[in-house]
Amino acid sequence: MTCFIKSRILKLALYVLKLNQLKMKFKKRTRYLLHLGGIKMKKIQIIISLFALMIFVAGCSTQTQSEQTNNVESMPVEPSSEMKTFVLTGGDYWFEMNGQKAPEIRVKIGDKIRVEFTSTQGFHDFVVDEFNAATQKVRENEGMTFVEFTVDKTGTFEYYCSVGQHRANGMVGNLIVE
Ligand SMILES: [Cu+2]
Repeated sequence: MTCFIKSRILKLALYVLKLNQLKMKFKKRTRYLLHLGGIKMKKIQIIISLFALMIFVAGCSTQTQSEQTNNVESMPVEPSSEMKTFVLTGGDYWFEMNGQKAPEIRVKIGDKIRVEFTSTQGFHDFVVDEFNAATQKVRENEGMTFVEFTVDKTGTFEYYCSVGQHRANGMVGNLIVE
């Protein structure tokens, strides 16, 4: 039974009780005295019924509360932001994204980032020290590797290739967190 129906029943019961009280008020005193015994019984019945109804509705509200608590607990944890994906390729000694060499990766603080990296020439990886982010080292034709991380501080951070002297040879770019 829904709580709506339960509350309707309680309202109806209270309404009937009020009508009874009004009736009693306007009854002639003599009739009242004659039926005193009966009225006393009626009063006891009404009190018992009300008590039962109160338990009935109290149970209802408790159930609703626990249902609400369950809803909160089972709600999926939403990520603070969507994953932002950047697709980079590497060669001797450069990074490229969308046809641009040494591309700037510009993101916002709190962003979840996914960098997909493929080598088209030589042995390379993608590393950002400040976020402990690093892909595997891959050769050309070894397919794509990736790294996912969250940027929790603002600034300009250098990403680079950690293979040999590639970083010194200019295989670098900037990750800018705003
Ligand atoms: Cu490299």
